[in-house]
Amino acid sequence: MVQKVLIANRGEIALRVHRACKELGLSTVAVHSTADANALHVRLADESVCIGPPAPKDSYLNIPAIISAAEITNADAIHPGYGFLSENARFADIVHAHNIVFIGPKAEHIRVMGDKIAAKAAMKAAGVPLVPGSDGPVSTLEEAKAAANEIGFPVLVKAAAGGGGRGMKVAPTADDLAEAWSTARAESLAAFGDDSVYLEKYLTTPRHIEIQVIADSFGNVAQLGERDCSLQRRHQKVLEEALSPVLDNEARARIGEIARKAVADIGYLGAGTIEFLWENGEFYFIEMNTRIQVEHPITEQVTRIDLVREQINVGAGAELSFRQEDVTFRGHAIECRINAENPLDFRPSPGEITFFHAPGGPGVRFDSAVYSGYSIPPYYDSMIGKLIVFGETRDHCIARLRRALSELAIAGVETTTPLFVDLLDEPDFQAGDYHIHWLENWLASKT
Ligand code: MV4
Repeated sequence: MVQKVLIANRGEIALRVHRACKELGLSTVAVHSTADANALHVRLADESVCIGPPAPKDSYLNIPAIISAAEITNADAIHPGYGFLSENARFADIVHAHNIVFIGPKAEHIRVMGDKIAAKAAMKAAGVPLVPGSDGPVSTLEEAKAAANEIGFPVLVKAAAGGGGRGMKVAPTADDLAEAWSTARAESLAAFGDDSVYLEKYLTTPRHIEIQVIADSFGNVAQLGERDCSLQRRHQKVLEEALSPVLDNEARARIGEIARKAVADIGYLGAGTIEFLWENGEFYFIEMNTRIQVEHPITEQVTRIDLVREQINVGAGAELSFRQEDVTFRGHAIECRINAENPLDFRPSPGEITFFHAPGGPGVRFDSAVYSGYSIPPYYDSMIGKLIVFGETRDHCIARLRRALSELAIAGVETTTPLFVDLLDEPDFQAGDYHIHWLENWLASKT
């Protein structure tokens, strides 16, 4: 029985997990760096432990310090949030070895999905459509040439240990392959200590569409529809929508069932996301994320299911509280990531928030851990909060979002709010007509 949950994270997700725990009658332990002593999750948690200095490697990534904090507070579960240790299979193993519940997938699934080649093999075996590619590592330039000629140019060289766009190189033609192959390998070795790479057909203007899944330990698996996360800048998501404006119910049901069956096939546990590229009406698996994601609230808004509550329950050994046939979609939800950054050049703008007012009213949710007088530390990501808006239709949602953005007041630091005000007026955005490169093209055209 889980009674006390240690939250191994910071910021809005630490608060989000704390809230779900309290609603489940669980007590909470916050761990924090010296830079986060005044954080909201620390003040609200039942107990707190300082685990080290500001640098993440010394605190939020410091496994011995976090395990010690769990031991001295008698926490019987650890929720890793997103980022930090959330997709670290060794951490999940160590947590288990201390007889503490890891609120997340089994270590074996974190490990498999962390290796993008192994992930593709597992998904292929489970009947998921893949981007055409080498279906394994290419260890020599000769192998790369043979695979590329089979696939057809343009091809993309990707790091097996990658994700987030690092160690990824496009070869538009055969003449570009040798250089793309060697730079991808070198980058991958430098970034991940692993030079395994594989090849894929390069899709030029796809959308990024991801399916939310959740599974319990009794064989119940549900898919909660998709999120369209195509609006990104430098591999950072900027605005996400649920459901996608481009899928019809037939395509939605088809890819949802493929995702659900795959998750059931591999015996997955907990919350996860299966990422696809979508082009010309076809889905191509690229990666699976084995964590709760930043953008999970838009799925919560359209399904009315509390994903973090379910995630904690299934992690603690309980059954999902609902079945696939109970899942229905209502309306439309959009999330805007409000960052402490200059809205033109995206330079971080840490410092004191001298005044803060969150928008409210019907259909508006602001997931954040800031308050008036809070200082955003310079050591972590620059997200201030997530504005999540629900509407009965996409147009209604956009109108509400415009209204909510006008209510949001943050003084003392620069924020990305003005960017969203402009974006909502773009005809392509209003039409839902965009792909993974649209936002960067639009930003470049504005300056
Ligand atoms: C691709 C692709 C085009 N073709 N794979 C970028 C990060 C990693 N998660 C996968 N990524 C991509 N993989 C093939 N075969 C284009 C990208 C990509 C991208 C994907 C999703 C959202 C934004 C993106 C921005 C640039 C490139």
